[in-house]
Amino acid sequence: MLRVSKAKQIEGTIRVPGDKSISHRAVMFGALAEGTTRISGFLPGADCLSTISCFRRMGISIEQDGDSVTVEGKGWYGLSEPHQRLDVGNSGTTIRLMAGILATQPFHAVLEGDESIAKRPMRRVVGPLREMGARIDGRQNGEFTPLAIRGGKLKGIDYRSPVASAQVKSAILLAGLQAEGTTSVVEPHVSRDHTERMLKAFGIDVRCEGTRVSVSGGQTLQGREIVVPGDISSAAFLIAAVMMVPNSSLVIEQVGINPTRTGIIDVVRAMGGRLEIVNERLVNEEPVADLHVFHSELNGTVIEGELIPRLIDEIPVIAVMATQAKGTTVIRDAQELKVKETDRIATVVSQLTKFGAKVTPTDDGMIIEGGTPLSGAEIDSLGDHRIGMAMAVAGLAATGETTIANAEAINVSFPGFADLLARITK
Ligand code: SPQ
Repeated sequence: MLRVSKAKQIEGTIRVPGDKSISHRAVMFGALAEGTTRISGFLPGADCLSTISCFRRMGISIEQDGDSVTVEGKGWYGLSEPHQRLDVGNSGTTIRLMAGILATQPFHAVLEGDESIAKRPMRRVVGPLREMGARIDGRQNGEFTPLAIRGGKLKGIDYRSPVASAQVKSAILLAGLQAEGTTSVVEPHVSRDHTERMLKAFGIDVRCEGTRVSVSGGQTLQGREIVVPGDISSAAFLIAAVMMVPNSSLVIEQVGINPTRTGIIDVVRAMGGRLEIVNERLVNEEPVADLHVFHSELNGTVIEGELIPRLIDEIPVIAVMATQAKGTTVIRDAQELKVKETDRIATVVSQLTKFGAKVTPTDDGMIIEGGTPLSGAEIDSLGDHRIGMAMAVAGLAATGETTIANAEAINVSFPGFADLLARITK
């Protein structure tokens, strides 16, 4: 149970834990590479620890001490057939990217996860991987876990994805690295491109032309050092808190500002928020900077189209922020929210209305009435880390006390969230 009270001020200089998407990929690519990969700034959250445990079960030696990880890669075919099921916990990224990797392996493996994973759609990766030649089965013809995969020889495909999803794109590209010929993925909008950037850092030739990404089969990865920047999706909760609590300002150091992830910065600025990007640099092909954030009076906005994949995980906390803006905020084209750890349209609406917020769900998003005073409430994360943290931020702007049940879900992506919040809040 997490308890939050109305905040008078937020102030300080902080760092947020490592980027979750980049941490997963660093472990995966390190395990498939030849030689040692040393990772610093790794996110020791539950999801990324699930990725480590899956590769350990396939015979890869991985040492992890806080945010330092050493992976002893044995090359692409150095994995061994797992004796037990591979448990991905709560992690969609782990199961979908692993499906692509296992599709290339000459053995049988079973992937499964928790109750939330059991409800998330898998045919979006199973379908194209089957087209490439992999044998994959699961409940409802491969839509749901457990997924039983027997990999082997694959052929490249030219795949037009109906959704902008980095997990779909990554699963296909990873399988494509060992398929015959060229594999391409075309998306309706560009999704986060950490796979493309990190594959390049590991020595792979990846071709990106607009929304099309291609790789040729038969390439090998070489172990290397990876420095993981702070996760902008975690920083987003603190940015929103500063925007909502008067007299606040915060410096968040060393945050990843990959343009496929910075929709939150664009939205905060479009709403009238003051956010400065300082000390910009490139680390392992990924842009990184310090963010200086200042409390601001916000206006409502419209969030839609190509912006959606660039801030999809931030929508719960953007909805919270919008309750305190002047005017209405409309979020559309965000149907993908329904297939995250929870249905995030339904869970944002059910929890945020407990504070007295006025939020109306729509088929592909929600409409939030700004200028609504919030009162402390009894909230449930419903097992979704981002719902837990977004509602904690709402609690900072609400009168009285807010309690968040099932707050341990926050450890999936932001271990230490409650302590950090307590440290910077007056
Ligand atoms: O890993 P998981 O459970 O899917 O996590 C989420 C999150 O909120 O942390 C989504 F629920 O992030 C996804 C993100 O939404 C992480 C991700 C990635 O690392 O490739 C890509 C996005 O999902 P998708 O479906 O658009 O590919």
